Amino acid sequence: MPEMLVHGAAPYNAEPDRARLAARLVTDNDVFYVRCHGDVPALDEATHRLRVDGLVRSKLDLSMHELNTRFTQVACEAVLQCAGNRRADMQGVRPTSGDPWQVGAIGNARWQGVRLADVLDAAGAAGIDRADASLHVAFECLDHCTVDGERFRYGASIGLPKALSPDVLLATGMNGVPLPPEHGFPLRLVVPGYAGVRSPKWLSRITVQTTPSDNPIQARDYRLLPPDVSAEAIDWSRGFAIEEMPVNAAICVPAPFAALPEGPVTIEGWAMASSRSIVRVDVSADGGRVWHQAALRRSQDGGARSWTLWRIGLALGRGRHELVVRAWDAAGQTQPSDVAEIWNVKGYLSNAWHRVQVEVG
Ligand SMILES: Nc1nc2c(c(=O)[nH]1)N[C@H]1C(S)=C(S)[C@@H](COP(=O)(O)O)O[C@H]1N2
Ligand SMILES: [Mo]
Repeated sequence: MPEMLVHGAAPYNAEPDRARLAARLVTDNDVFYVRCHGDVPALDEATHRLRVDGLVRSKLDLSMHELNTRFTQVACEAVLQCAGNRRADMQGVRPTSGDPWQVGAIGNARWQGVRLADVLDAAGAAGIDRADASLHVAFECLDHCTVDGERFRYGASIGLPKALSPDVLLATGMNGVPLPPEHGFPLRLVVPGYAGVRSPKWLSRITVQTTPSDNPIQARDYRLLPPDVSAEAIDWSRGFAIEEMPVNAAICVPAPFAALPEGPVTIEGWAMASSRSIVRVDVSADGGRVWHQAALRRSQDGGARSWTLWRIGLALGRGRHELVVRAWDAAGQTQPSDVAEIWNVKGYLSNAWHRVQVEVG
């Protein structure tokens, strides 16, 4: 795989070179970050089945062919981002658990598949008419993970109202080709706006139930803990399950500590907000004293589900500069200035102003 920064070979975890990431509105499959908790199972599309059970009127047991022919094929462009994206910045404050993701545990793809809502509808999920907010839709997968010495198959859940959103896809395709093995072939969920952890890959079972999934991924991991919780004694009940992601932005070009010639410099990167549009991106070349507004670029059919790429040219004099970016969403929300304010022991939701030091001349 070209141009990837590999955090681990088994399980495979890798993010693209940041310049490649900012270059295209739709991220190519070969540079789309991969986050795996276990193996990449080798699955056969011809024999793979999706079961739907729990609080439904009629259980389903579907082949991939049945899934693809019984339900309307749809496509949707959406960003997928790991809750641990930009964790490396947070580890600069104090150590956290987890891989030191830089700015690349994010990508924007065009997903193809069928709506989860249509499949739940066909099963006659309980409470489906009133989108019963007390019900959960749990997912089971075919990869084996090991977390804190415990071995289990990956699983997670989302609330029924979110599951019924027309954006939520049972995806079989990614950017016009079948899902690559490491991205969940032959079937994964894509939940736009939510942290990547809620988009299970290698999906085999969907259960409508009264409680969230009891899988360790849902019950213990991926919770935002208060700053006084330390690695020695994690009380998971003090954290909340991460779903929507906060406003975030990163500089992809130039790279940290780049040596640049004097004159105009192009600065570019990505910005995203979970369910709202990015309306403004501010860039500073002096650590955040003076701000300039970047030009924004977004796919027409992406809406608030996809990211916004931004670019600005600034003339920089000789010497050292601290480049900074911060984005604003349509509700006027922006990012914290200092990553120390949001430190947490798992290193999640690292969305402070992104700072890059460069040397000119
Ligand atoms: N079955 C399964 N699904 C999974 C994971 C996993 O390890 N196993 N990782 C999750 C996490 S934490 C993220 S961020 C996304 C990453 O998706 P990608 O590897 O296609 O980029 O998948 C999610 N779905
Ligand atoms: Mo993730």
